[in-house]
Amino acid sequence: MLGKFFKKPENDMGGRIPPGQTLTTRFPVLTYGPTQHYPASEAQVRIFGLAGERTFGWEELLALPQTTLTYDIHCVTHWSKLDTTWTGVRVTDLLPLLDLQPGATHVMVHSAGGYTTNLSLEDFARPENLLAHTFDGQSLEAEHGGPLRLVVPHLFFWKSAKWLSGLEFMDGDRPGFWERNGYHMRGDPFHGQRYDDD
Ligand SMILES: Nc1nc2c(c(=O)[nH]1)N[C@H]1C(S)=C(S)[C@@H](COP(=O)(O)O)O[C@H]1N2
Ligand SMILES: [Mo]
Repeated sequence: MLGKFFKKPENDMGGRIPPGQTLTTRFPVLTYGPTQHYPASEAQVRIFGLAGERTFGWEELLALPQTTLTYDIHCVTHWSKLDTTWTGVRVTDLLPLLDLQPGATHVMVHSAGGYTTNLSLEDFARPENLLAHTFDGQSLEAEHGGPLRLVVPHLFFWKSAKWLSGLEFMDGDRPGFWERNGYHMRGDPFHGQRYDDD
């Protein structure tokens, strides 16, 4: 425990760099398995579980309010990147369109290719979270999750599922891909939540 307090980088940019992280100006690619390639016109997000079953297609997503936000991202492999700019649909603009059932407490985020990651509804329903299709004003590249990825900047970046394909509302927490393989169920970088025993 004490170690965590002393591992802080010398310059944490006014509290923006979590303990144990170093800054990068590059944008590393981290994918388990192959990059998914499909045209934006085929991107769709299926809503299921404890919410009315429905599917949002590409055109429907683009017809929703579009928001551009700039924030820092943190990968569990120890890189942080400051001031990344994303455009897409706010989770908080999508949620009111869903027929969420009262028992829903968590979300399993599904990706094309089979990747999954879990979030509590509280962590999911934050105004800065985006279903993002644009990075720095350019269409999101396939290797970074284009045509559409989730961005949840307050948690480690493995929660930001690339090639978003589905949102499954659940009445309890279940581990996604990395969470089954030893990563923390929540993954808050500012609380050192890297592995399941942190
Ligand atoms: N579908 C999918 N999403 C994913 C991953 C993945 O392997 N598959 N990797 C996660 C991890 S561990 C990280 S750090 C970020 C990396 O995003 P980037 O490649 O755009 O930097 O995507 C996350 N989302
Ligand atoms: Mo990661």
